[in-house]
Amino acid sequence: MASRFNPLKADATWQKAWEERRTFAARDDSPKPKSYVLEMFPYPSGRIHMGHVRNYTMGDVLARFRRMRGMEVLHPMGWDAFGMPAENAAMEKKVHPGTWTRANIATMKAQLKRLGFALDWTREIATCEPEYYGHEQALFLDFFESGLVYRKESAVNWDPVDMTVLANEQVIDGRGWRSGALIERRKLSQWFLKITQFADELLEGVQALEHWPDKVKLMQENWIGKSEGLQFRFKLSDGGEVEVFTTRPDTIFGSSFVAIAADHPIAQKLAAGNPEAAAFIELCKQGGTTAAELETQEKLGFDTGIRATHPFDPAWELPVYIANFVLMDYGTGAVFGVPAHDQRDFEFATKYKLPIRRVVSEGDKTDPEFHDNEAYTGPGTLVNSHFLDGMDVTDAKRAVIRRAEEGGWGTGTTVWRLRDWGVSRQRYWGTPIPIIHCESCGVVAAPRGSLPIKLPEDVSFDIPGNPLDRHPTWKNVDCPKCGAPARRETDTLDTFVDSSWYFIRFASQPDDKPFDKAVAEQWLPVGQYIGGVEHAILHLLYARFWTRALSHLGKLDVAEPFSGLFTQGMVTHETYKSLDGRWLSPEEIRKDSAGVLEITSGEPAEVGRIEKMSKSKKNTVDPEPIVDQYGADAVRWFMLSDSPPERDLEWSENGIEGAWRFVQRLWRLFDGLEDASGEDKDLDRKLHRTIAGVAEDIEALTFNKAVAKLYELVNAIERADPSASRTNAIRSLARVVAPMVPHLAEEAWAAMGNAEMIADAPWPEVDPALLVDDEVTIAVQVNGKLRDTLVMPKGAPRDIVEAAALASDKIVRVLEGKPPRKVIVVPDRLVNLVA
Ligand code: ANZ
Ligand code: ZN
Repeated sequence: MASRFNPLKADATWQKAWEERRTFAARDDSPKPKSYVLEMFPYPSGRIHMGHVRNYTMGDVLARFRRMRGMEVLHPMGWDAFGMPAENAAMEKKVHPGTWTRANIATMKAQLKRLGFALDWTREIATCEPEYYGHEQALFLDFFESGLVYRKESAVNWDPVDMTVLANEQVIDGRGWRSGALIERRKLSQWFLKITQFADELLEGVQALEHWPDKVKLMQENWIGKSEGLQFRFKLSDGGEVEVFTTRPDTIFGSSFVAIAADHPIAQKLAAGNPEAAAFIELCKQGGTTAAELETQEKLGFDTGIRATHPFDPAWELPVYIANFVLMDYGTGAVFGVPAHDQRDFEFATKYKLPIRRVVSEGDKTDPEFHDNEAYTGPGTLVNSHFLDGMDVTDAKRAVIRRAEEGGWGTGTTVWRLRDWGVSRQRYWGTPIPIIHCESCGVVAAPRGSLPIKLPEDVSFDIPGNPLDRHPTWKNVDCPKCGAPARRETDTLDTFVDSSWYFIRFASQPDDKPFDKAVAEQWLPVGQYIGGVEHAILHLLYARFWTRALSHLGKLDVAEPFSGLFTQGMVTHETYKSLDGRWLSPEEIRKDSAGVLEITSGEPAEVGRIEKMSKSKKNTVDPEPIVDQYGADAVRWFMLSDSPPERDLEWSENGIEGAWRFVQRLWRLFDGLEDASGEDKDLDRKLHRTIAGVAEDIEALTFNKAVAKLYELVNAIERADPSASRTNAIRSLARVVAPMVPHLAEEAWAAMGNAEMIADAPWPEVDPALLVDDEVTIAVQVNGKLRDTLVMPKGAPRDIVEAAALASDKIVRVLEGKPPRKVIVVPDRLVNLVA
C-alpha cells in the first residue's frame, strides 16, 4: 500500500549522495556547452533567512534544469565576508570578527546544504580569507600601476566624541550611532578607483544588455547620469568671474540668484576676512555626506554681497550666495538658481524671499507670477524669455548654447553624475590596501612577493576607531624602495571591491594568480545572475567596471560580467503589535475565533501590514525549523509556487502546508506506479505540452507558471485510467519536477528501478506532433461584431463550420431568425455573417 514520503530521510540520503559523488562540481574541461548560473553571494550575518531561500531556490531550479538539458553548469557559492557587522559584533560580544564570521559561515553553509542546493562547494570562496583577498591586493596593484587608482582629499563622516570615521549607515539623523554626537564632515586623503574613465562604456554597455530588467538599466543610466549642458561665466561686481554649470540653459531668464559651494574658492577667500561667512561655511560642514541627506537638508544660504551680471542683460544683477546644497565636486561648484523650475532653488528662494519667475509654460499657464507649491521641472514652451519665447525646451537649450559660444562667454559640455569610487575605509575587517607610505619615497606599492598582506589577528575593539591604526607592529615596515622605516596603509578596501570580481574567481581559481584568463573566459559572462534589487546600482555597476577595467588591462576579454540579470521580489509576512505598541513575532501570537491574541498576556494583538520580513518588525520566520518540519522540497516548492518571482511572496502557514500536501500527492503517484497497457492520447498530449511549457517557464524564470502547469498535469494523471500512457506520464513527471523537488524526485527515480541519479538523467524529450492543437476556437461575427465563439476540430470543413455558426442560439437571436445575406468562412479562425 502507498507509503508516506519521509522527507527527512530522503533529504539526508540524497544530499549525502550528491556530495559523495561530487555531482555538482563543474568541470572546466567538459566538452558540453557551458552555463554559468549565479545568485548573489550572501553576507554571513548569522543565519539563512527566507529571502536567501527564495533567491537560491530560483537559481537552483535553473541550474539543475540546464544540467538535465546537457549543459556543464557552474553554480557556485561563497561568502561576502568582510564588513561592519563583524566589527560591531566584536565590540558588543568581545569576539574577534574572524571568529564570528567563520562561525556564521559554518552555520549558514549547513543550512544551505540542508536545502539541497545543487552547488559546487569545491569552489567556495570567503572574501575574508587571505587566499581570496591576497589576489584582490594583486589586482589593486595592477590598477595602481596602470593609473586606475589615485589618492584624493575627500569628505568622511567624523564622530567627534568617538574620534572615528563612520560609515554612512552608522550616521543616523546626522548623529553617530553609538555616541549620539553631531557628525562633522572632515577631509581625509583617501584612495579612489577611476570608474569615471569608463563612464561612456558603462553607459553604452548597459543599453545593450537585452536580458536585464528595464528598470535596472534605467537605474544604472541615471546613476551614470550623462547630461549635456552649458558651462559659462558670470561677471561679478568685485571684478572677478564665476563659472557655473547648468543642464537647463533654457531657463536663463528665470534665474534669480547665483549660488556657490561652501568650499568654492570665492567662498574660502571671503571667509578669510569675514567671520560670519566663515561661521556659515563651518555650519555647512555639519550633516552626513550622502546625496540623499544633501537633498533633504534644509536649504541654507549666506549672501556674499557680491552681485553677478546676467549674460543677456548688463543691467540685471543677481545676488551671489554661498549655499549648502551646492557641491564642490560636481560641475563647477557653482550654479544659477531658477526657483520656478528647480525644487532646491524653489525652497531656497522661498526662504530668502527671492523672485520666482515662470519661464517654461506648463499647458496654458504663461503669466510670470508663479504660485504653485513646487517647482515645475517638466517640458513646455518658453515664456517671459525674450528671444526664446515660443521655443520648446530642447530648442531653447540649443539657442542659448549657440549664443554663449558665439559670444565667447560659455561652452556646451557633457557632464557625468558618476563620481570616482572612493574605496578607502578606516576599518579593520576589510582587505588591507597594499601600499606603504615612506617619508622620502611617498606612496609605494607593496612588493608582490609580500602578498597576501594579512590582517593582524591580535587586535582589540574596546576603543572606537581602526585597530590597524593603533597596532604596535603591523603598520611599521621598511620602505621597499629605500629601506627607511615606513608606514603601512591602514585603510582597508570597501567591501564592494570584494564583490566586484568574485564571480571571476569562481570561474577560475589558481593559487598563483587571481584567475586564469582562458579558463575564466570559458565560463564568463554569467548567463543568469539572480539577486535583490537593492544591488541594482552599486554592486552591479562596480562589477561591470571591474570587468571592463580588467579587460582594459588585457587580463580578461569580457565586456559585460552578467549577460542575464533577474531581480527577485521580497518575502513578506504579516506584522503584529501588542496593545502597548511592541512588535510581536509570529511565535508570540495565537490566532483563534476571537481574533489574534498575544500568547503570554492573553491580550488582543493588532494585525499590521504585510511587510518585508525584517528583524526590526519581528515578522521573520526562520527557515530552519520549517525545513525540519516539512522537508526541503516542500519549502522549495512553496518558494516557487505562489507569486511571480519578481513580486513579493507572502509567507504563510497555509502556503507551506499546501506545498507539503502536494509533495505527498506526487509521492502517491510515484509510489503507485503500475504496469499497464493501452494508449491515452489526451494524457500524452497533456504530458508533452507540460514538458515543453515547464522548460520554457524555467528558462524565463516564471516558476509560478511552471508550478501551475504541473498542478494541472498531476490532476490529469490522477483522473486518468491506468494505461501505458499514464505510466509513462508518471515516469516523465519525476524528471520534470526534479529541478524543483529534487529529493522526492531522486527517491521516486530510484524506486522506479533506475541505477543512475535523476540529477544526471536527461530532461524528457518532447514529441512536437503532440504539441499541436487539434481543437480551435472560431470567432463568429455578425456584421463584423463578435457575437459568439465555437470550439471545433482543427481543419473542419467550411460547410460544417457554417452550419454550426448558424445553429448557435446567440446568432439566431442576433439575426432575428432571418437567414444572413452573405457568409464568409476563414478556416480555423472566423465566420462572418452579413445580415
Ligand atoms: C540652472 C537650472 C535651472 C538647473 C533649472 C536645473 C533646473 P543634473 O541634471 O543632475 O546633472 N547643479 C550644477 N552643479 C551643481 C552643484 N555643484 N551642486 C548642486 N547643484 C548643481 O543637475 C544639473 C543641475 O544641477 C544644473 O542645472 C544646476 O542647476 C545644478 F530649472 O542650472 B541647473
Ligand atoms: Zn622610501
